Amino acid sequence: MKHAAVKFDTACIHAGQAPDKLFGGVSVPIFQSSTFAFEDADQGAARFSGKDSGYKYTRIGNPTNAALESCIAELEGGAAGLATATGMSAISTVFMTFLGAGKHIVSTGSVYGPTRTLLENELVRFGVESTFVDTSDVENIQKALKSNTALIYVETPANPTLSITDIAAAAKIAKEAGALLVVDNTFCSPLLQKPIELGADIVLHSMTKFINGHSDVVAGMLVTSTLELRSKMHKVLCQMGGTIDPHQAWLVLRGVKTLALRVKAAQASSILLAEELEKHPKIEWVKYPGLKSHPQYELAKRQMSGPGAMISFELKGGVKAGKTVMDAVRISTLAVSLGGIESLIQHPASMTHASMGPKARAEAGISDGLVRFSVGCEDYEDIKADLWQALDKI
Ligand code: LCS
Repeated sequence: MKHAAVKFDTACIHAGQAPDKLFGGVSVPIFQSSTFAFEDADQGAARFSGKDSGYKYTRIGNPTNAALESCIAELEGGAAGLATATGMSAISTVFMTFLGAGKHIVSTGSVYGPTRTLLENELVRFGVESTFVDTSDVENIQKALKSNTALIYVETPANPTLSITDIAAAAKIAKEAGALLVVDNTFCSPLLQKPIELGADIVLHSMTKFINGHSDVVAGMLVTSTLELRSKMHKVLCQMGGTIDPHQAWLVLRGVKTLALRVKAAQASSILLAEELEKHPKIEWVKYPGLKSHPQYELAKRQMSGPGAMISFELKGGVKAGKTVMDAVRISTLAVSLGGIESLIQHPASMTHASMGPKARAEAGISDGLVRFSVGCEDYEDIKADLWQALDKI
């Protein structure tokens, strides 16, 4: 059932899902089966030749996974979805499909650490060239293009600098260069930003974050602007083996039902918290797309329907002060990941972005004192009081 005409909050609950045909179960069944029986040998052959679109083997396709793919594709306004075991599996599938010996990629410098190291340490072994630039100035993308550029890869807002890239401008550059534009939309979720509507070819998510939202699953998703792009990546994903498990897909289907409720609640607290943090005497700076001090504040207002629930800040006293705060919080949890129902605090330079090394971090604007805060859905007063008592310990 298509829900194109309904509002986003409604689509989160219903898109891609209908009562099951056997018993009318309202929740999509978990088809926890690795393989699917054929009625006869001819049907088996027809499924493998593509004449019959029925299911054959879960690495290739599964009804629970398909429901999740339809749901997220609809939320993103894309043609099709492709679910993966993790966000990194979505990213490696894009790279393995569209890059190869002699191909070049231009990427946001401040991307999630392993996205960058996958290119710098692994893809390079297969002859892939990568250039990392500050894509918040799209001129830098234009300047980095080469005749063999196959992909432009943008993470916006970027992890953890929260720098923002103009997706429509990047799409124009990609189109003129004959390259594909890929956008990592993990920090926004489709509630706040729809890159395909702005001209992106592929949108990807670590569904581990806001889409699932409960810190109990790792999962990824690719949404494409055309069926052809999905088909190309599906072939590669099936060969590489990064398919999502149906039980994991079902958990994400459950999580995504409250996506709009969760993100709106966490965002409301984030707006208040970012403003208060900016005034706090122990804070050096705060980076949040909803603050006028954010360098791309106007772009954020244009491109995103809200500033989201991720805040980065630096304390006066740098790393030492940051460690004091991270060790002193009691309601927020000191842990990596983000976008869960619970507030999480972490230190990118020694944790999520440690693999990048100090030089790449400095170039990408990830200072040693930067602390990243993923605002959860606890009561705002509790989140604030907890953080303030931790700041008092400095
Ligand atoms: N893209 C972004 C923007 C991410 O933040 C992450 C994970 C990934 C992709 C990879 O997704 P995964 O394979 O973990 O599902 N970010 C993490 C972070 O900032 N802390 O821990 C994981």
